[in-house]
Amino acid sequence: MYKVAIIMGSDSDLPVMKDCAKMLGKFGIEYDVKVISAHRTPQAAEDFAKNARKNGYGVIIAAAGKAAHLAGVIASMTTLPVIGVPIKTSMMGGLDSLLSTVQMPKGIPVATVAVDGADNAAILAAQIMAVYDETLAEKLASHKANMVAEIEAKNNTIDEKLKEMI
Ligand code: RP5
Repeated sequence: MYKVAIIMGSDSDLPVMKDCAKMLGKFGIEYDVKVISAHRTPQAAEDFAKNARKNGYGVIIAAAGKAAHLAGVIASMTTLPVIGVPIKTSMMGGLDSLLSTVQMPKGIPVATVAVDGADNAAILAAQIMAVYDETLAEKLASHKANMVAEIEAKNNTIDEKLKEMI
């Protein structure tokens, strides 16, 4: 199976991105984690992107905050799918990161998840890799089934909870 690369602009993104690693682990997907910055280490970004396919990655997850160009810059130098995770910021709440990740010009797509959407980035990566992997597809189906059960349980207790609140 291909590996997933989780890259982030700074180690300050790790408290959010640890959830991505955790979710990939649940699906049994191998991953590497790296700090690579489009602005602070542009050469490392280029080297990583240009060698990512050769290095056994199937999907790249790129998280960054503020002027968050990491996912787009990486996507410009690889044909692998790139998932962008905009990181919440103190000044603009992540709107800065969201727009600079999602608003890619025609020709260089970045599949952008929600601000701090680390879990969804992992699930989307798993779904991409499950196209040709039946075992992984079954794990994803079971994850969805668990969510159904959780929501049904919440639905069954919602009247009771409301009564306690009013
Ligand atoms: C971005 O700038 C990083 O992805 C991080 O979200 C943000 C702040 O980085 P630090 O100043 O905390 O290293 O490049």
